[in-house]
Amino acid sequence: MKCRICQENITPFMTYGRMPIANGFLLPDQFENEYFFNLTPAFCDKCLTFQIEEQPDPKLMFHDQYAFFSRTSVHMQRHFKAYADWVYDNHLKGDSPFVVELGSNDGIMLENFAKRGIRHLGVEPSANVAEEARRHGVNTIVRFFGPETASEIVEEYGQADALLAANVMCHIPDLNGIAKGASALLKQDGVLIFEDPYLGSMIEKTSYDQIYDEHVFIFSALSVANIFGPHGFELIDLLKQETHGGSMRYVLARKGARSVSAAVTKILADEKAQGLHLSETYDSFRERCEASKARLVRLLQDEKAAGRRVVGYGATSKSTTILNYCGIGPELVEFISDTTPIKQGKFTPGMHIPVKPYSAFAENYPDTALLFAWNHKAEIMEKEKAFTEGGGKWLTHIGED
Ligand code: DWN
Repeated sequence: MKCRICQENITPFMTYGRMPIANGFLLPDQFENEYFFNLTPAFCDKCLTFQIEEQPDPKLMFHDQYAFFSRTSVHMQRHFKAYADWVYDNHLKGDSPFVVELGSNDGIMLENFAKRGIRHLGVEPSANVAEEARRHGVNTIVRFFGPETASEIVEEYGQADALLAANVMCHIPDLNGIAKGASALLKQDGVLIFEDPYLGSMIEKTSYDQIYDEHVFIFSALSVANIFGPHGFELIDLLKQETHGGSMRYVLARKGARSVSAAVTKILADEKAQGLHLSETYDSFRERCEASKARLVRLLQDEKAAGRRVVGYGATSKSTTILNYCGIGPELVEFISDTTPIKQGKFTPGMHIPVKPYSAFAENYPDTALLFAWNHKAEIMEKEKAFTEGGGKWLTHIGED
């Protein structure tokens, strides 16, 4: 395959096998026609970008039945308020600033600008979540972002002071198009700020479930510098985040337009010390994924042999990779509890485990909960004290139990 960024020939370093659409929760009459593709990650040793080889058509993933609503987590609501406040305090200057967010989902971040009366626009391809954003007073258009959308926005609203994204950039295969769009949209001293799950954390924790159809890239600062550099941008700041099991906030500006923080030099050096620029790092990651799979299957089989009930907690997109890679179905995990109404009553992609409302967990505790929403662990542990104190056991695939 060719690297999506620099066109170098690259080869996947492993396969997770046949995968369905990660958020494609479905009903039994849809099982027969379920879509599958091969999930194979690759590392480009020229531009240092971690990516998946094949990505399904975006229309199969982002549509008017998109199953993920950012608002389901109280901690994430707090996080996005803090993110918006930080942008406001550090990067919005002058009169009547204008902020654009790409992949604005249900408006969880932009509503914080809306409440301050700041000019803003969300660009969101999934109509159902965009509708929810409008209900929260967030000005939103249903569109994929790119150079064309950027020109339309400039024509209607003028250039922007900040282009923001959260857990979106890593979903977009044509980042060169995004960079061109950002260049057209932003004022001369405008900033491009985004956060995504961080490659350094994924490698450190062997949290391979970050890899699924929607996440076409898992970024490092090294790769972000190489992706946006050729379009005239440079990294001016980097901030590590706790969210989604370890994320990074990348701040970019046109070269020379803003001063560069010391964090940039420090984190780039840390990434080299971790070996994120070396293909051997991904070979040992593959070995750890295989060990993680063997461990999880063995633990679940032991639970079953001991006659203990295991229920999944949080039907995350990430769980689709774990379940399908490890071959875990309803014979090992009775059901998965999830608070998102659109997922409830459906079955998980590929392995077809029933998804039930939270009450199914709370009203009949299992012996063991397999925590698929491990990135929300702090929030969930607080909420589930009764289960834990009553002897309930927690498991995760990343060996944090
Ligand atoms: O990048 C992406 C991230 C930000 O969000 C997307 N591609 C899709 C999505 O990924 P995910 O589905 O892995 O995200 P979460 O936030 O780990 O999903 C949590 C799931 O768990 C939701 O379906 C809601 C559910 N949940 C629950 O049932 N009880 C969550 C919490 C906090 C709870 O207490």
